Amino acid sequence: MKIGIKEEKEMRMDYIELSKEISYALRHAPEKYGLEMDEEGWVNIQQLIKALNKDQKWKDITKEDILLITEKAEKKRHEIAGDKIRAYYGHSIAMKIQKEEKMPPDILYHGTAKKFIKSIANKGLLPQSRQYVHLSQDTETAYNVAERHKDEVVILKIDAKRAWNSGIKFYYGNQCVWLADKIPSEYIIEVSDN
Ligand code: HQG
Repeated sequence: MKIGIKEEKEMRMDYIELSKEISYALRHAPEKYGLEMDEEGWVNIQQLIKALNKDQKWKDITKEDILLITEKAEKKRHEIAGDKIRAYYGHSIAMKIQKEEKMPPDILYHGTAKKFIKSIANKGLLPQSRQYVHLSQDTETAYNVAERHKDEVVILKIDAKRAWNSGIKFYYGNQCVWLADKIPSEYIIEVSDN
């Protein structure tokens, strides 16, 4: 079957929407979807599919669609292992997701909005509505994260090595994303406006 540009685009758009809904379910609302989640954030993929299939929009979604989304995604948001799926990061649910504690790279970045800078300088980086502070290994990811806040972009450079050596805990998210409980402002070594 030949697929036209429009259909192809629509398909892609659907997948973006589906990916967002999966993120929503796994990060923020597992109970709304009737998902049983373990303390590392894993849920049974069939349980997730069954819940999604109840929605007319996703009634034909299969495991293959979800595999395709995770495989093709530029930004890796979901991890699949056998019959389990979890979000790599971003959680806001009451149960604290246990992450693997790991020594971070020497330098990490955090992209934020100018409107938050004063408060960050006073209180340090805090998880706000999520469970962890999100950091990235590269400035490009930090920039993309910051842009979402619809304000002037500010990139913070974090002395992760010194923070780690001083006992600040870091956790592995995925290849690009690192997590921390908090980053006191003394470890923010550079602030650059773009
Ligand atoms: C800021 C998305 C005032 C912080 C993204 C950030 C990322 C403070 C905002 C991931 C503060 C929270 C996470 C303080 C921190 N005072 N503001 N003391 N400490 N903030 O969305 O890091 O695309 O919860 O700078 O791309 O922006 O959905 O966190 O601006 O990877 O996969 O409070 O979520 O991933 O905003 O984004 P968020 P984030 P997806």
